[in-house]
Amino acid sequence: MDYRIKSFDEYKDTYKRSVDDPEKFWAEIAEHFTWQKKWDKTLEWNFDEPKIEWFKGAKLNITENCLDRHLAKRGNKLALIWEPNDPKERYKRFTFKDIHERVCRLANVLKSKGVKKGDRVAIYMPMIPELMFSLLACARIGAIHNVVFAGFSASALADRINDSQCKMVLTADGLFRGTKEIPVKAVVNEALKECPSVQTTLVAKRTGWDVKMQEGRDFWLDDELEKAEAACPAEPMDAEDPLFILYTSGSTGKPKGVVHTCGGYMVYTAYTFANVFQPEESDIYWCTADIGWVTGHSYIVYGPLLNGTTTLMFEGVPTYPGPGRFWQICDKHSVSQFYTAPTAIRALMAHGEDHVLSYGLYTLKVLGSVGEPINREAWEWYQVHVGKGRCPVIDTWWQTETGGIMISAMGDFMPLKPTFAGLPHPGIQPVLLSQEGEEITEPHVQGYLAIKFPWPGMLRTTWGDHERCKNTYFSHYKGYYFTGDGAKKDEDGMFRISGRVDDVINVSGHRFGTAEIENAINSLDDLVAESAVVGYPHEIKGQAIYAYVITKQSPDNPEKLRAEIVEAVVSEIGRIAKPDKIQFVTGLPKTRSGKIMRRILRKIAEGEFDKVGDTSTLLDPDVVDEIKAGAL
Ligand code: 6R9
Repeated sequence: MDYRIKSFDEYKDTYKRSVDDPEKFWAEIAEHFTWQKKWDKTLEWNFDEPKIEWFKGAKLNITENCLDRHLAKRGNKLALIWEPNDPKERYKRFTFKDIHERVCRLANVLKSKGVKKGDRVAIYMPMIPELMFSLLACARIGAIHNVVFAGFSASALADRINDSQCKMVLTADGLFRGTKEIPVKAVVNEALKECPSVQTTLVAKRTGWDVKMQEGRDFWLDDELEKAEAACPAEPMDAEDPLFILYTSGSTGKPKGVVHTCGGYMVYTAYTFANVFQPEESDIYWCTADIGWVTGHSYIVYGPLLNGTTTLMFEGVPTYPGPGRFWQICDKHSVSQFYTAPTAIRALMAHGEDHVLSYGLYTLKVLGSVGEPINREAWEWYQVHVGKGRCPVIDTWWQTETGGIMISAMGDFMPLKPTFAGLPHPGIQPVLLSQEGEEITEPHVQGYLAIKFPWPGMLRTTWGDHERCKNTYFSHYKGYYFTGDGAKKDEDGMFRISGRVDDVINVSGHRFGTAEIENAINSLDDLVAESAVVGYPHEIKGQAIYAYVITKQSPDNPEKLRAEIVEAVVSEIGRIAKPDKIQFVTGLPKTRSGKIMRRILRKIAEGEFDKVGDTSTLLDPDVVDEIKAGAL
């Protein structure tokens, strides 16, 4: 099944064809998959409702494409290599046949506990093989998986379970991440106090800790697997049936459940994976993301397995037990394609190149980057020290909502330019819009990045609230999908993504809405009157979180209060959303209509006091001087 593009000329031809006749193009790509029934119509769409249907009328099961169809030729090929947190512990390997059997068994366990097609199942697990099997087992029987990153707090987990009314939670006793040990099951127990829809939990053993199990609700996964049958037919799914929900932050309110569907997501993740990483049959591919994020869904689990590629999954962190761990793993498992985030590169850079120079890294062919813009220094360090000047560094721009990579180079034959993600993938029609919604055609002009034609991997709705999907993505500019990112193009049409233009902060590649963090801070309603959160540049994390807080009374112990605020955010969202700086203020810069001017707060957080701009429209311009004087 070779649908890979092999040269820059072929890319240009393919791109042109894909835009001239998108339906014909995607129908040809879709022919490379196993369908239980072919589609009646390739595409039906409008961006007003919005309504997007790809491969309408088709029946398929994505797990047949990930597993069953490889069994004849690749049954004994490695599908998964699992590398544990502690390098002294033995790694694990699974063939396609192994995974097929484990997924079928687990699927039977889900069924035996009453999970049916269309039911939602939450997955809150460490990066252990069972996590991958859990996604696939849900897909096998048509249950909709809702993976929640195991670093989120009990309260964030409960919100995500309740919003989609999950019937079951798949989890583990605990987790190891670097030097940290986290009592995962205890977090689930806490969350489930508020989650009446959950009837069952299945608990994988990772740490062997003694955990509290609730009689009749909680079951050890291993015990259940032993009782289950090894064969499970793949549920026939409509191409447009939901495959999964993944919650992501936007500029307003609570995180929303982005919904992806079976057919389009399959075609899109498989095709983009093959083109970007150009896997050969014997290659070992490694993406360092967590499956709790979309990158892990599309490019640890689905993309590689759909292409029959061996995928490596790592439980730990880049700096444990030392800052050479990534490179040690690359050499140990002969990794060919390596996909990571700029924040990890920058963190390792800070430890010096000695840690990477001691590894040969001879097997590496392609290096990928994802999650945030990659700055020139990090790009060059990655290219020189990791790729040893031999490997292309591919900056991939995409989002939870896009399902797969949208703008990036492919393999080793595309033009590369540091800080530029590059050219759009076949079938992707990005445009830059002015504030007024005019398409910008001349190069080097900053605009709002939007997409003007559907692609198979795009979100279909936000769970339980289609209106929200419409308002967030399809209302800013009529007739376009709006990304929330700003960008510009050079004279060759290569895109340079500058980052979010809305109130979303990207910390180490993780998205948080400012409102979400403010709500967490404001939950201390005895102490806090109001707060405003902005992002500011951070050398390693890309952006860090700066909170301006108005307290109800002048704090006599500011450090204690800061600790309480941090604790509130950790408990509402999770450790990953911890504010880096908290400044106590007596007022916020507001317009006469009461809107906080975050632009001013951002400039102060960046230390650019002389660039706060015009403050004359503020209700109380003096507050700006006060905030500047107290800036951290
Ligand atoms: C895949 C993923 C999406 C947001 C996106 C943008 C930023 C991701 C980027 C990038 C510049 C890149 N982003 N990749 N910005 N260059 N290569 O990260 O999804 O977690 O939904 O984040 O991340 O701002 O809008 P998600």
